[in-house]
Amino acid sequence: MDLPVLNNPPPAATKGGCSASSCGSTDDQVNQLPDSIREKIQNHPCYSEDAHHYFARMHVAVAPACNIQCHYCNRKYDCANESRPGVVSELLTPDQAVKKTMAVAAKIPQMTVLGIAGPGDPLANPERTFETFRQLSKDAPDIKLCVSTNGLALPESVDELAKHNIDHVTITINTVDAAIGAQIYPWIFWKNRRVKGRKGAQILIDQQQKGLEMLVERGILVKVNSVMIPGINDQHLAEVSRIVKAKGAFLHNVMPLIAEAEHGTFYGVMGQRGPTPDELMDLQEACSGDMNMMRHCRQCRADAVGLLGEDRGSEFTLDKIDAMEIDYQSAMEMRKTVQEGILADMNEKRAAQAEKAKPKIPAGTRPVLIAVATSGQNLINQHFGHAKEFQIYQASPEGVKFMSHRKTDQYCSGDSTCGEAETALAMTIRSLQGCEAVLCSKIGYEPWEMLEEAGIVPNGEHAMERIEEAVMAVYLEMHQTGKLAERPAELSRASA
Ligand code: CLF
Ligand code: SF4
Repeated sequence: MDLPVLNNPPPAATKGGCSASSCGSTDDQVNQLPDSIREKIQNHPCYSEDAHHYFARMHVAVAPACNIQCHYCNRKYDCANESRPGVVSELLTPDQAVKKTMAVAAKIPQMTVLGIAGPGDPLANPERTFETFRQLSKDAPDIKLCVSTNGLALPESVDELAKHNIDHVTITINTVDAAIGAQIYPWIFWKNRRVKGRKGAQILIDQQQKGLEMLVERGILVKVNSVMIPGINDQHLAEVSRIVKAKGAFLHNVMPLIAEAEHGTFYGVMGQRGPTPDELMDLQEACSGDMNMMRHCRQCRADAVGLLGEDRGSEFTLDKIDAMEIDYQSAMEMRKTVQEGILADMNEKRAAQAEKAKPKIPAGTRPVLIAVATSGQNLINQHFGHAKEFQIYQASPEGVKFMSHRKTDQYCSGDSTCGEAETALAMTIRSLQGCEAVLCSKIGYEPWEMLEEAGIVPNGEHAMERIEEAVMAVYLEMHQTGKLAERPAELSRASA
């Protein structure tokens, strides 16, 4: 089955109504999308860029062992295939994981997805992983179950995954070439022995491709994660993207390698660098010709809880859960009401936006990158100084497209010394390089001046407006005031 792909799938009620400003697919593709697929992704924050503004996910760290070695991984930490390196999660038993999931489901009604993504490989720990899924599919059938794997044990696990109604599987595929694979994976553990070099890499690649085909055959949605490693697989990932798309993968998520010496990984110690934001964006663009791309991944922890980019895990430690008094029956009813309300709201906003955000700018006008400070709900609702990250959108005559997010240090802590604050503010502004405007709910005088000096227009006039509409309004204003006639030399990246 070769599924049509899209960035911002519309909920069922708006079939075909996805606005040009936020949907990466043509109307034809949207119309071709079966209702069953749309239903699977409309409230999954990773599979739908739109949904990630509203719906939350959580991970439970039940899977300690791994069956391969990646050069970007240190086993003291969570699996780096879906997690930031250097992060350690508390290991849970399946019973503890179920208890935690039920508590989070009751307290965060917009939590729709339970994922297992570590701290090792979930399918290298089949008993623990499938026991957790088995209990949850029985106790909380409204929660979507999701798993992320390196793929080595995938073919033998596909039937079991299907049995537990798991609709979403992520496979980390960094290469389809064993020579490149040998530079990423020093060994795999296969049939009770360690297999090194190209031979091991070839087995892993074969298993990943076979697993992908088997999942697609069963109608399970597959997301492919790839870690971009400059000088190793960066020139090769567009080919990977083309191949996995041809086999029916639904989404491709190219993530940056994070390699720091203090993480103790092979790459970190050897000084292997990660990609710059521009390199990552260029590769995502190159891949997007062949395939729909996920650009909003936050490289979550193996015990993450909340909206993507948010971590509420500390509210749900086992001792805190024990102290909670929860009426599960009314909590489950509340979940239904809240989630239906969010979907209805998304539909309404999308329909309104389709009209308002229609580009009125001549074809051929240069595109612009615009940064946005948001704390969720798809609104411009965050103070510039409180933003820990900015979302980067590209505005062009074709519409508004989400491109990436850029993390920054929070400088407005309220008690920082002046010198430290200045340094952090300068870092924040550096993180916005290539952007021509930044939209936020409020901004102080000092950052305002510094942004202007850096050639970035600060804008607090669109507070509480929907992001795509506000970005398009600013772009339109830039067009009307002649600012798009020439591109400042230092902003050549904006046309990427
Ligand atoms: Fe978790 Fe992964 Fe499922 Fe999402 S995360 S198992 S698909 S529910 Fe999402 Fe987090 Fe990126 Fe993963 S933002 S690291 S892609
Ligand atoms: Fe580490 Fe994950 Fe690779 Fe295993 S699959 S070595 S846990 S990054």
